[in-house]
Amino acid sequence: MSEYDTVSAEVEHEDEIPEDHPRYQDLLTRHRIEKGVEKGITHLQGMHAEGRGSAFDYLLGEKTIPSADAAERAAAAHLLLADHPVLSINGNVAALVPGEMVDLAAAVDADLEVNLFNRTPERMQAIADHLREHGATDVKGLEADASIPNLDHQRAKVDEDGIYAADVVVVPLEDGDRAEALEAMDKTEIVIDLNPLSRSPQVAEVPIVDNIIRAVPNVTDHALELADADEGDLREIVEGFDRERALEAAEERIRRGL
Ligand code: PTJ
Repeated sequence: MSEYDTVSAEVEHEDEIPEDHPRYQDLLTRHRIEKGVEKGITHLQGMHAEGRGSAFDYLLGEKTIPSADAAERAAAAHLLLADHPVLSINGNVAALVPGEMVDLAAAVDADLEVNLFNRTPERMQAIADHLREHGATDVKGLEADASIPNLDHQRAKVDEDGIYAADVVVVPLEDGDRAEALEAMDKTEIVIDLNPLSRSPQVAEVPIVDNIIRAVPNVTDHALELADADEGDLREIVEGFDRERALEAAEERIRRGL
């Protein structure tokens, strides 16, 4: 029996997961999702979503590949250029990277908006409270006084002065049709999803194929580094990013390990 066999679901706090465990990131991610379900933040379906992501991350080698880093830099440039950027938060995102999303919002002056597929008043409130516990001051999404056209489910409900008015939206961890509907509203979308074939990255201007627990802090680091860059330099980064190549590179890595 190896020492790692003692790492079980009985872990109460994530600090108990040994950082030198060969599957550390996966154990950490699973632990945060379990806690999210216990707290009423994450929907049970979020565990399935996590399982899907985990399989892709395994094949990616559980690290940020160069094309994902380029996407994360392009995302930072888009967010810094935006007039009104919004970061969309669902139950998995809130469980996995609450403080990291708050930090990114602060770095690029973005709004945070809760947007759920399985929307209930209780979950909306629990997620907003959870974000506030992690430092958020203003959390949007609870008003739901506007609607994304041509979207026939709960994710259509948005705030008029939030996602509805945004020019750049970060859409993480949802394989669905909202990304396409937002694109039809002429918004620039940055999607974070470990599956390059998922619907959302397929339509995103910037598809980030990386685990959200690595991606968000890296976008923030790029944004902090680019904070004093002039508009021309930011536009050059945005224009130099090739979304098709990024998707192909991720798929190659997953299918062939290249
Ligand atoms: O919180 P709600 O009510 O809005 O519900 C959210 C669900 C679970 C319904 C939503 O996330 C969902 O639609 O899940 P899907 O369809 O399984 O899509 C999730 C996508 O995120 C999949 O393509 C996964 O590969 C990907 N994914 C899962 N975990 C991660 C991830 N991508 C990046 N980092 C992860 N940790």
